[in-house]
Amino acid sequence: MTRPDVLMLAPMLPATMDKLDEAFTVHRIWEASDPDAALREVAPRIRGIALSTSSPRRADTALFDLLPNLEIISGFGVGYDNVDAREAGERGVIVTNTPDVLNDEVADLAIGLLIATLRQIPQSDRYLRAGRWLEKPFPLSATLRERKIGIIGLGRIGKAIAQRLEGFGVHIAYHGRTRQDGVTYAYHPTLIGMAEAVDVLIAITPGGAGTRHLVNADVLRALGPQGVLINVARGSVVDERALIEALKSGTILTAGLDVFDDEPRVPQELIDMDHVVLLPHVASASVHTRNGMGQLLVDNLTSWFAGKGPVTPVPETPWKK
Ligand code: NAP
Ligand code: 8YV
Repeated sequence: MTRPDVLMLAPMLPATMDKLDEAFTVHRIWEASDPDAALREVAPRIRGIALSTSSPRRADTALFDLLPNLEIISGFGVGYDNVDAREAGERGVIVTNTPDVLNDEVADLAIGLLIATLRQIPQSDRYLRAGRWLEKPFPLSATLRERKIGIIGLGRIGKAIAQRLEGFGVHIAYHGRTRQDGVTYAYHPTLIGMAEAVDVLIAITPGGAGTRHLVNADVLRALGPQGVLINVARGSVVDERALIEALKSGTILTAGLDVFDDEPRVPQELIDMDHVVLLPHVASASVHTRNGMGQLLVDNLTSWFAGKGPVTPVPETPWKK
């Protein structure tokens, strides 16, 4: 039996690439001296894409037009804002992502980032290494005690974050487009209303047009001068310019950011601020969890080409037998 041809636009973990090689004819387009020409050459044979979130190109109309026999896009990551899933659905192309296998890892990191930001853990580490403890103790920090936390997006990961926060004895609220059944946290139908009621916002929604600049200047003003923003969602969810202004002017206290508008480029103004904590999009980045995500990406392709349907299709491209 011929092995289905699968396109890769950027590298993935070696273990994931080995598994793809075992089952498919994999075209590593970035390795070609002229990737565009290489893509045009293999395009008619391509039936699947193994899509890395670090892919230099989006899976959208321009790419779909090149691939007349495309059946499935298997994405690495639960977020799929790098795919035009609606357009894929209209063309009968299935899109899959990697939900759930990363909930705990991302939630752990979100809590770590929250505490690191409030208690200035990276700053105190830098202080000790610079020999400054010999001169005087590190200044006292802000606290998580008596904080009210508002989660923007109480989905799979948002719930895992909330569960962990319960152990910290803080007040938990959430905002989303719909009230969730079976949770006792305070629901806020508007984000501005929640920002007024809490003093920490944790963003964990999808990216894309529907959430673009959800956290804007008005929301940051409502959060207030003791306010803390933690963003583990997507850079696009926050108006980065408004955030920089709010941090500079003291409109909010501080921020912990794992994601940025134009990754891996981070505005110098943020880098120059000592009171913020900045991470290079690492929320799911443990060997354990990234391997789990890679396995699910491979499982989606394997199951599809075995005629058993996708394992985790996204809502825009539901599996109908
Ligand atoms: P999920 O289960 O689909 O949850 C998404 C939540 O966002 C839902 O509760 C949804 O509630 C809410 N939401 C969607 N659109 C919204 C809007 N316009 N306004 C307010 N809330 C909205 O997804 P998940 O698995 O938890 O993942 C969430 C996201 O986290 C991913 O899409 C990705 O962007 C991000 N993520 C980041 C990392 C990282 O490395 N930093 C890792 C994993 C995931 P309603 O439908 O009720 O609005
Ligand atoms: C990505 C993420 O997988 O799952 C997501 O949506 O943002 C991460 O877990 C990461 O960007 C991989 O490079």
